[in-house]
Amino acid sequence: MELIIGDKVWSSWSMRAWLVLKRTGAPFTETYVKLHAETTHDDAVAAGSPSGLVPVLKDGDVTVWDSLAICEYLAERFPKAGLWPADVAARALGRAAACEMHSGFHSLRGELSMDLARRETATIAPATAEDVRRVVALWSQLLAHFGGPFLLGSDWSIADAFYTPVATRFRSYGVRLSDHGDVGAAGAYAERLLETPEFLEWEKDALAQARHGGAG
Ligand SMILES: N[C@@H](CCC(=O)N[C@@H](CS)C(=O)NCC(=O)O)C(=O)O
Repeated sequence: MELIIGDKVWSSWSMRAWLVLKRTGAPFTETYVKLHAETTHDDAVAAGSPSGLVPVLKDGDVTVWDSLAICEYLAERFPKAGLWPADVAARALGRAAACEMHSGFHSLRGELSMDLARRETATIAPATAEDVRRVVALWSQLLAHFGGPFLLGSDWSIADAFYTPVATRFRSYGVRLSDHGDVGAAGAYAERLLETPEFLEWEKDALAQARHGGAG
């Protein structure tokens, strides 16, 4: 399999697909498209992206674009990897959480764009603070419902992949979750996401790539 991705330091959608693909244990190659360049769209198309965006997964004759579609494809292709829980209700809640991230939180995504090399204390707009409060509420509710340590219980899932870049944004911009309704569980969960071996591997690659001038 081949995963086409953007600069690891910036590309949050790529990270989600990559974390999930790593969890399958299947071998794959990575193809990089340099983001924030005049040629990004054309480079992505040339690499095989129908939409001109990354990530894209190629698996033989199958090309899947869009992070969520890739994750769902991998969950079906590798059922033993346990990327979604076996329980139908838990799976539905996990999908709702992943979809809310995929289609929402526009202010948070716009104002606090992912940059793994960044550390600052940002003042955030009211709409972004509203998004942060919603993330804290969503995390807290699922952690309490399933008992943690991950959103759907004991096993890491696609829902956790979808929120890992969010945890990096909170760290990069110094967002204190206790200022946004957290009584401890959400902050601890954010730290947990940033301690998984898969995330640490991505982060190491990202910082090395950034030091060498980015992907491409
Ligand atoms: N909905 C898409 C969004 C993909 C997306 O926006 N990817 C960004 C990188 S993180 C991209 O390709 N940007 C290139 C551009 O906008 O030219 C997904 O979930 O995969």
